[in-house]
Amino acid sequence: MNEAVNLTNCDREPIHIPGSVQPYGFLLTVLSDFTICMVSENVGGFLGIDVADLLRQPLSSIFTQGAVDTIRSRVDHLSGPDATERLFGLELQAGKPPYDVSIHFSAAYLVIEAEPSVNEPGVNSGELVRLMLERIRKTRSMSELAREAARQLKVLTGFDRVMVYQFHPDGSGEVIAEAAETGLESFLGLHYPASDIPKQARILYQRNWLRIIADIDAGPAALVSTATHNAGLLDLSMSVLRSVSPIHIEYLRNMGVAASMSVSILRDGKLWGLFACHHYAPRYISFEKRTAAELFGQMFSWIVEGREREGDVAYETRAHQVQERLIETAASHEHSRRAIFDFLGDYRQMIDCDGVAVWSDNKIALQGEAPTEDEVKDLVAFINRTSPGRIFASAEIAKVYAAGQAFRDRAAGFLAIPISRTPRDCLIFFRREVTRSVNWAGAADKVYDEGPNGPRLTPRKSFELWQETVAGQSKPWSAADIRIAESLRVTLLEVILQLSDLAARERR
Ligand code: BLA
Repeated sequence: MNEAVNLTNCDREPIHIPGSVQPYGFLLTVLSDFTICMVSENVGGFLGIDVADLLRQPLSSIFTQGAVDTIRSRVDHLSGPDATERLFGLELQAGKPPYDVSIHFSAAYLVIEAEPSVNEPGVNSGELVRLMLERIRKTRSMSELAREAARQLKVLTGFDRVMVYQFHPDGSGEVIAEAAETGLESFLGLHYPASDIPKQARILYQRNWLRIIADIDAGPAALVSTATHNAGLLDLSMSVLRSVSPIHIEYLRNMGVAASMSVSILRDGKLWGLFACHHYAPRYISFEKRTAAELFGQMFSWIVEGREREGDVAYETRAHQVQERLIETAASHEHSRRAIFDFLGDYRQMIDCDGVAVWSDNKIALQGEAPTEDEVKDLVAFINRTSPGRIFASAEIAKVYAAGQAFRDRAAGFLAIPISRTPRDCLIFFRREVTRSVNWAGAADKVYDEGPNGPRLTPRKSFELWQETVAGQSKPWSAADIRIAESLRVTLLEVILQLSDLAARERR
């Protein structure tokens, strides 16, 4: 069947068609006439009926008429891509305990997944989520928001560790918040390479907001079908019970994690991050609670979207205010020739950076973490040669400018703004190498177990790989950074005109 999965072909592992489900529930599919054509082999343990006695049977011979009618009535709602419907507390067999059921279409098959309902007296999901949202609404900063959200989700789910894992544009990710039981090694602030959550998994998580791996040691239940269908090809992208990639299971096992859950965080329909939850013993939580966690994830996503937008606006507004101040100050500046240098501190407030340099009239000024004067001089000459009169930004200096190799740890990223009409003077913002601000926080001697794929599948190795991948790179320059740079360029041209007017008057 599928080629063997290993560390070299992760991106190609067809995780959406595993041909099996996790055994905390069962799956069956019916055709348009509601006859059963596939079932998970663990069905007997739930319904007390053998697989062979289920295939080709009408659903109504297995489930109560009421249950079949309810399911049928919901099928009409399944319009649009990726639609799913959930039914809680459905009595599938007369007089037997109820089930929580999820239904969706996969190609022509209606997929019905069921797990025993959990009676949780006093638990009202709506009220739980409402209170959780109250708490996070009160936070002020992004980091406080993420921390409080992790804390809230930990209370709801009872997982030992809940992290907010945010993706970067290159697909790598960073643990930006964590709520964990005391005594656990902290992963806060750590980065991991894109390959830890391969592309196809990220696409899946964009479509399907939540998955739980209730017990990494629970062997999956294979799907069985009649001869005319192929359960090995049933697309389980939207399934609740989809069994999990063995590579990921190994990763979790190596970390000592026995159960895992993640809830997607989306911005503008794209995966922004995940709530990643770990437990050190098997942990199942009810479909009802998972639905609450999912709703919380969706609301959190909207809050993040709003806050990030506000953040971008505030960032650009602040930059504009500083620019206006520059123009005013320049107009009344007494020492016109030096003015452009006197504003160094102001430039730094405008664009998120670690250092800044100005080159004007063959003079140079530096502030913060930047290359040396000689290094900047050579860089300016290079910029004027290659990209005269235009904004030039790179988050990996050595890639565009070989001599940058010598100082890439201090200034791996630069953003240069020409500030005179002739290609000569310029203002350069620098950002340090991103790995320099991140270190492994965990105990150096913490030993992780290894599985068949060796040490790569441990957080420490993962972190080291991330460090290798981003060596020589700074945090990327965002669209907002470039917009501010464009407008600063116009302002500075104006300021320089004013200053030369002033200088001309001073000379007269
Ligand atoms: C899935 N990998 C995942 C998931 C997470 C991570 C959160 C989502 C599934 C879940 O809820 O558990 C990664 N988990 C992390 C990271 C941290 C964490 C980075 O807690 C950091 C603290 N994984 C690898 C490598 C491969 C790989 C090297 O590390 C492949 C070569 C594969 N990861 C992999 C696959 C999935 C996955 C295939 C999808 C699992 C599935 O949904 O079936």
